[in-house]
Amino acid sequence: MGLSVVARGTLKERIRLAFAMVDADKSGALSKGEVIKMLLRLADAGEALSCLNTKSSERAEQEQRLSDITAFVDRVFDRFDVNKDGELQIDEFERAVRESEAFGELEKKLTLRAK
Ligand SMILES: [Ca+2]
Ligand SMILES: [Ca+2]
Repeated sequence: MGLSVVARGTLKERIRLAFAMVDADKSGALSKGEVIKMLLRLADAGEALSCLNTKSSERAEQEQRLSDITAFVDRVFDRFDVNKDGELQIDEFERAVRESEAFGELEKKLTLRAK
């Protein structure tokens, strides 16, 4: 019992931390734009390490990535924006992190970077 409470508390803390980092305007909810911007920033950081020799197709790749990310965010909001106000509140975000693998990855990356 004690251990599981600690583990749950830790995940909740990490989710809150990730939420606060994505919520750039501190409105207490995540807009699609905020989520897309954060995913793009993470994708850029990954790119800098892994693909140093992709100059010619860079532009096409960036556009492809933006449309991939936008489609992903649309799907996430369709599924997890329960009250349909167009933004993710903390409880909706928490569910998204727990139930969506890709969002779990995002939360992991954000909290790793926060250290
Ligand atoms: Ca916001
Ligand atoms: Ca909502």
